[in-house]
Amino acid sequence: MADPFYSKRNPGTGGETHQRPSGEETVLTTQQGVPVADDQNSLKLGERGPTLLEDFHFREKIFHFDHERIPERVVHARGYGVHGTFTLNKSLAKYTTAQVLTEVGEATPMFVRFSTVAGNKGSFDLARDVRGFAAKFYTKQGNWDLVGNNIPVFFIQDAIKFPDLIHAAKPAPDREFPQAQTAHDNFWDFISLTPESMHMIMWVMSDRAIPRSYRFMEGFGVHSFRLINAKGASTFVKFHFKPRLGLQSVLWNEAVKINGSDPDFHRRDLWDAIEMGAPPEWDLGVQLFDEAFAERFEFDILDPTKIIPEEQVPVEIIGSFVLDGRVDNFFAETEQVAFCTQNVVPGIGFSNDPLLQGRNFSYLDTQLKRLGSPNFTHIPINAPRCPMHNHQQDGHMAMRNPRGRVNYEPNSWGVGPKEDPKTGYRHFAAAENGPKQQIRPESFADHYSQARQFFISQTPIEQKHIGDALVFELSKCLRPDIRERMVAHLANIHPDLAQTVAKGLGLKKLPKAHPAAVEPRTDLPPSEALSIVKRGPMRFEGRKLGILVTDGADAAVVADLIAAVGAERGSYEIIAPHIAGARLSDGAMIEARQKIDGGASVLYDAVALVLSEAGAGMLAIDKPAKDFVSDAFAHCKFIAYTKPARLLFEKAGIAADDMDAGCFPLVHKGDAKAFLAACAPLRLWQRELKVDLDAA
Ligand code: HDE
Repeated sequence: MADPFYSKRNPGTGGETHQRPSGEETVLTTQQGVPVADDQNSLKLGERGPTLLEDFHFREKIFHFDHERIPERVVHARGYGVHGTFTLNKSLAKYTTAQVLTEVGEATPMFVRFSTVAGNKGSFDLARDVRGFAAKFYTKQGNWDLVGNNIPVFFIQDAIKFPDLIHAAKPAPDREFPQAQTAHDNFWDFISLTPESMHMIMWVMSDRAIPRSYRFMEGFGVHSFRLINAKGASTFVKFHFKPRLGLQSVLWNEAVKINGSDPDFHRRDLWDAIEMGAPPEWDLGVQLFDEAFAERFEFDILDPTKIIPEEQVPVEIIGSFVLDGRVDNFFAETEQVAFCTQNVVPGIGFSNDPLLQGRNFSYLDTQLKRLGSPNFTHIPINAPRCPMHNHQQDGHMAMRNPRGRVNYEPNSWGVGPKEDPKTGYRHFAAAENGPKQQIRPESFADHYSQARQFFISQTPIEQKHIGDALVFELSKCLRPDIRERMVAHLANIHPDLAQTVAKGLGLKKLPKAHPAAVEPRTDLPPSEALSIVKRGPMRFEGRKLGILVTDGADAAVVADLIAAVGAERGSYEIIAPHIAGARLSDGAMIEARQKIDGGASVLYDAVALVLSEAGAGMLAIDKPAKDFVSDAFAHCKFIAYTKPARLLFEKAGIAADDMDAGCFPLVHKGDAKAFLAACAPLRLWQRELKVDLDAA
């Protein structure tokens, strides 16, 4: 019988909540349950005398506080977790015995933790970084963890290089900076000496590494896994998560400013979406392929620095998940959740990808370090929600030792759990042989061809952003030889990119291409699926409009905008010179969510300036208001405005003849609706390309 506690959808914090409905009195107690009479003053000898050791409540309180911290994750320290539900709508019964992938309509509870990789727990959300996208499925056959990223490839091919990669990316050990960024010598030194990282570098320098929100990100299991069917036959599989809201990222200049305006931008976004009843959804897709495909594919399916283009093996959508349950307690759930790549269920197995094989050791090991006991599986967020019985016992913090006298098998008492050859986990019987050796396979040797394929699959604006990012990052490297070595790698990827970056770094001449282990291919075709812009949403759903208002602003225009954004299933925030809000033209007060200097335009997908004459005059001399407009314009955002706001444009440095199709006058009823419809592509990229052309 399943323990009813664990079968609840949200196991909560694992303890009695001490917050009773308001009005009900709760007496403060010690950990022993002893009621406390005074929680304001420690026990002292006399009125001004020393504190007495005898005060057990004081000592227990301080002692517990002193031990509140556990080691943060060595990577992916900053993260945000949410509950959800996965529902299967297409059975893979032909390929696997995993019920989570065969029982159509079955709802499986999940917990997902999003994260950045390099920054510490208190770093900011908009670092240029890979995002973790780790999912725990509480299936009827045990927990299945798919510990993925928002990028489908990785920096290295062998787990033995992981500590080096992470040491190089994290702050330098002597100075402990820079924090949460790769724009420094150590990182680019390691990368430029590690050609296998070049494909990943293209992704990390693309806008994928500065997502607008977790809600607009893809997720990837990265490695080739195996599905195993009832006959023991195996099919390879790569897992994909595709966001229903489409893909979207921010600009680098925007990311830098978001980190200052709201370092918690991504976690707040997810929390707000769930709280307002618009939880994000993803489709779960699979790329299925057999040994024959693996044999004829240009690259090795065990090499985690390679993708299988969707044009070659289409992604089949088999189900979807919604993330609609925020945690009750961050520490109990998000911090204590322990993902392990080794957590698979019958019907799902591993490939020989050397990165995956190494991960299968690392994750279990790291949880012991972090959570302090092999009993971390007893913590509600980690416990399976299906029946669970074995003879494992004791250890620190054991919460559920088996009952009775029998704790071994076989036994002649006729009790206790036993193995089951029919339903139990069976490893795929792969036939392996060969000498023991430390070797990198020849089939892993092509480091540039897919990097080039990624680059040529991008739209011009995305290619520009990759060039800009490389110039930015390498300009932070103090050693010129590291900069040049990187450009020599880029010469193997694409001549235009190498030229752009060389020019951006002010190199006198283009370095010779770095010697390549195998000749890079130039015949791989572009793949549509690799561009964010081509997979953009073309609608405002899930996006946020910032409406800047002043006293006397046209109430009808504000009402139209609010109605239009609601109709598009977007959200909005009112920004005003004062947090108390503004008195609109109809005499009614509208509440503000942000005061102008706290509500920078980088926090919104599009903005509207609904100003009165007097209001525009006042904001025209206000720096945050001018930044609001000039940033929105520079970040290619769509900007709606009422006539008096023209003054603010002008004072923000945007002359009348610079106003383009993305600047949208609100004159007639219905204009707000048309504005929201025009916002569908979210950014007017021509604006940025034009600025660059003018500057050249
Ligand atoms: Fe991880 N990784 N990783 N990683 N990883 C960890 O486990 C590791 C890799 C990923 O939200 C650690 O619990 C090695 C690839 C995510 O709790 C640690 C290697 C991918 C998370 C670890 C890799 C990932 C982690 C640190 C090279 C994408 C956060 C804390 C072989 C497919 C999970 C922890 C969460 C976390 C090791 C490479 C994704 C130390 C050795 C490739 C999403 O075990």
